[in-house]
Amino acid sequence: MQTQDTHKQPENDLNGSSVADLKRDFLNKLFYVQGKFPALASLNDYYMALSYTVRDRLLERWINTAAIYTDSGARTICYLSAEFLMGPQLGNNLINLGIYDQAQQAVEELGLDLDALLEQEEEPGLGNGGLGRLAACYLDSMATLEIPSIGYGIRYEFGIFEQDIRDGWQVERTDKWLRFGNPWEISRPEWAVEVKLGGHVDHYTDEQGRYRVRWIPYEVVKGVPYDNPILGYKTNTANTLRLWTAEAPESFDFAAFNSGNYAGAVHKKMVSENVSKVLYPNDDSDRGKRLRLTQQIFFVSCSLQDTIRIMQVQDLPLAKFHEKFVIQLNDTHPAISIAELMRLLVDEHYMKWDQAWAITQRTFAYTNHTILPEALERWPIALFSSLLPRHMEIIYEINHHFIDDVRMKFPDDPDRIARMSLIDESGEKYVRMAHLACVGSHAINGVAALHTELLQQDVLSDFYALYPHKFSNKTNGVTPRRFVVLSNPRLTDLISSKIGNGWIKHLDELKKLEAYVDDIEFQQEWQDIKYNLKRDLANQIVKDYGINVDPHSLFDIQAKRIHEYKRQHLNVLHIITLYNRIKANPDIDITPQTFLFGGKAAPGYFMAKLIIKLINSVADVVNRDPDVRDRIKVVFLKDYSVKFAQHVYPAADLSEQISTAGKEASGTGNMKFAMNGALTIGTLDGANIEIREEVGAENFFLFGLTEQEVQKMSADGYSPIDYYHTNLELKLAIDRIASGFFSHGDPELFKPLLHTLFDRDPYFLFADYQAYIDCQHQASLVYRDLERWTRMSILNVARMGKFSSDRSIREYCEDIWHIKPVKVELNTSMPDNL
Ligand code: CR6
Repeated sequence: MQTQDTHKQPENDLNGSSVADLKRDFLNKLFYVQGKFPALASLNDYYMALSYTVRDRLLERWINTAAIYTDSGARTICYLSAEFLMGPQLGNNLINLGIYDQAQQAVEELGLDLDALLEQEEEPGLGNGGLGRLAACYLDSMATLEIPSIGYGIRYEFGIFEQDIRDGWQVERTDKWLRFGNPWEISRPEWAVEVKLGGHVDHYTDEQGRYRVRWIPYEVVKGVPYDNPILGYKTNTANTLRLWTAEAPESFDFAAFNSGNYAGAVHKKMVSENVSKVLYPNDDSDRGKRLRLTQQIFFVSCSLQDTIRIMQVQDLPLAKFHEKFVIQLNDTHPAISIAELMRLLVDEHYMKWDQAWAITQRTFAYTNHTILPEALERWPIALFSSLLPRHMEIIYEINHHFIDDVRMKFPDDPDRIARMSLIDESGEKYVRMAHLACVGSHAINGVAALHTELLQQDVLSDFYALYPHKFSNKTNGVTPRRFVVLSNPRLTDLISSKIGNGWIKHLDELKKLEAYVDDIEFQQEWQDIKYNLKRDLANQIVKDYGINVDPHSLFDIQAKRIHEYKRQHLNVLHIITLYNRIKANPDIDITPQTFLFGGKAAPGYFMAKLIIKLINSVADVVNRDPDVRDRIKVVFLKDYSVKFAQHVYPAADLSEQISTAGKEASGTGNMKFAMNGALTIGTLDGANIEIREEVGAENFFLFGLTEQEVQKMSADGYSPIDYYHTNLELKLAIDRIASGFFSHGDPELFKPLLHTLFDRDPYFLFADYQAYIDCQHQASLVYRDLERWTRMSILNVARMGKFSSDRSIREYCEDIWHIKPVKVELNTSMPDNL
């Protein structure tokens, strides 16, 4: 139950927010939208009826917001992202509207259970992981801070696949999230636009003797926008997330149809619709895939054409584009927009190149999210120019000017020019998207202090030397509305009962909790809440997997994409080590520990899938072995999603953030766990470093090599096999796997994984093994002193203020976007007539 004072009653609300209002509207929607009477209604009908009831209240704010933005011509941030991992909408909207309690009571009085209705929602999984979820947190914060903003992306018909586990292996199923309809979107076919693809370019002189460019495409795809209202917390601001669906411009190719080729005509329609069909399920880039590049130009071109339409509606000249809009590029997936805006301004609106370029550079800002070399996007020239012949020309032109600039600043340095060029000419030619993004933007940022430092010193060092003023750091953040208030109401109520509820909007106020850290009663309540959350998750686990886990044991959770650099297999080596200790000495005194894993592997990433198989194989053996006597348990939780994550974060004692130093740009799960009172066991990587700085070194379990040590070891020649030969416990753990002990006697199964470790161990598992084991041991000892653990947990939460996405968005607004809040009053009432 949420306390009443956590969520205030909205004022000036046309639709009303009393329990009676909500009940009336709910029944109304059930009848007149779903067309059902109670005896025939399904749980989904009830979910839809409640969602439409809530949506009316969003739309009221949305219309007011749009009216005020239009009247004031407000400067607007466009957040361009190929992914928005929104999570379920109903609960969040109830929280942000401040009517969660009323809605709960209303459905209860109708004999329904709000939790069951919330569970009914299929989440839009339009993202892979951190990057997509970050975009969603930022939308929440922009609306909460009353910042005029539009999110632009793709309405994938199939989002991230659903993960099943069969015989320990990941199996993928398509995600049909739209199957029962989506109550949160409104299509706007009247604002559809067309996007050209392929073909060739004509350069010619028109009748007036003016030089012109004409792109004659091979095909045209239509983009139809679907709008999703994004409401801020306790504000009237409702911004827009506009997602594009691809359609064929005409449902028939009439020429083909008339010539009797009906199937051919329909085929063409299908090809167009393919563009927004499916999300690419990799969290690094999908190099060389034509459809992926098509998706990028598709949503970018739709979005830029849309911004130009908005300029026209508001009667603003295109020369002021950069005053009206700032466009944030969420990684390089939308970086092609730099060339596309140039094309629109120069070719279609006849602006001079230099003016268009000045506008473009002032408009764009670029966020880099990874330094993993395999994830830096580049497109083969042949592919690029066949799909985007005009953009290719524009990029050559940009490159030409750019290289002149480099030459001016660094004369006689051809190596530098080759390194920095937008075109990689070292072998097969490629367009380097990160370089395009750097050249075409006025701001470049990394997502945590260490990450930004590495960008400046390493990956983008040449650009840093040329444009030091463009660089800054913007450490990621997460929204406390979804990840504490909605997902952890019990903790929310306890916190608010002590310090009021101002922290929900001003997360720094959590500091006030420090006053209660020694309060025995408060500690007890804190512990009780954590225990109850763990018990709930334990119940879910028995139900779903038939495995009993003890809520008194230390819940140690690693939930995130499966990737070698994130080192889920290091976690497994620790589990095997504990198991080996028990086997060697069944009466050994160890802290009972439950190891939970969750996360998807990219379907084509063999090693990640093998890691899932390893986790499940070890789980099978450990969970069944009578010698273990239930002291350690291992469960792989399948189909990790935003919805599921909301149940997982609150139940964690220990949060595993164990990536190889230098590899995780930021991480955001680390923040969500800590905000829910988990302690972190982690390396000096990404935002872990800043979390540790904030919560205090004494409240953080640190281990492992630093980034510099990793670099140095690499340079000096790292020999993993030496660790194997000198560390007996490591050897025993590895030998257990190698012997086939976890694979029904098959020594072959995990060979590829072990081979990589022996051969190169690119992520330094062997080098970090002992430090990790020791640190885990330390954590398990501290856990035995529950009072000490609880104090540490309280201090972690109290000091997490920095990691609100509100702080991140404020920094973007001040340093990069130069946008101020616009207040929205609810005063546009329903018109009596037009
Ligand atoms: N995979 C980073 O790896 C970061 C998010 C959001 C990632 C992760 O450390 O927290 O972005 N990078 O900034 C990319 O997606 C390229 C991610 O989610």
